[in-house]
Amino acid sequence: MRYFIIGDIHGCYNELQDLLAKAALNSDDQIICIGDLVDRGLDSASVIEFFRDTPNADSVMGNHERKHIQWFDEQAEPAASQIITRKQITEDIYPEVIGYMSDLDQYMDLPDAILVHGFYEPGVALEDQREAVVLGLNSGEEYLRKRFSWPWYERYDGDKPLIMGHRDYTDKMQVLNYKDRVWGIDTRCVYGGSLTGLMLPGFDLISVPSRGDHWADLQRQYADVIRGYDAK
Ligand SMILES: [Mn+2]
Repeated sequence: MRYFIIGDIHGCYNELQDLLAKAALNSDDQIICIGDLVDRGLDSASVIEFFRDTPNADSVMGNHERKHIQWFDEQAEPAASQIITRKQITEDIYPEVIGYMSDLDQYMDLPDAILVHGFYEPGVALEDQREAVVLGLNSGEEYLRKRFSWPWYERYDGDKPLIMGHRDYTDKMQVLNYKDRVWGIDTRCVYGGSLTGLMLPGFDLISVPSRGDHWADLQRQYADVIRGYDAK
């Protein structure tokens, strides 16, 4: 079976369609997003709808899904990107989208790779990883920075290659390939970079260019809404 792992989509529905067309998938290929389906992009609602309604598509949970769940549960205040996404999704279906997000796995253990959105603590078994670490929460990053030299992934010791999103470790909107052991596939589509997929089991990269700096455009479009909130 083939698995097509897609980097941080952040509401970039058009580029998602571009990437799927370029990948020319078969009906039995599995499509998995590395997390951060939503926020900062033009059409988070359609991205969620695609992953929710496509039988062979799934996602792990990212820190942005977590932010929505916590806001909905009144455990955290939203940032501007969640406020905009909630308006895009509309109040009618927001609760059901929260339900979908809440059911996402925090990591996946595939035959040929381990998937997490954020980080992985060296020396700790997959099933014992801290939630804040694998989801890429700020608290998880602080925890790792206190214990390990940076970049942490040079110490990665899992038994399969690790695929992650959340950060552009190259600072060039490029894929990170660390010794064929750790793959970082967040190539910053929502900021004008590209959307990247990794086809398993061959670890073949496929990417499409972003159609623009969508977050900059969206912040202008919703300037009245986000006034008074920070722009995270
Ligand atoms: Mn993230």
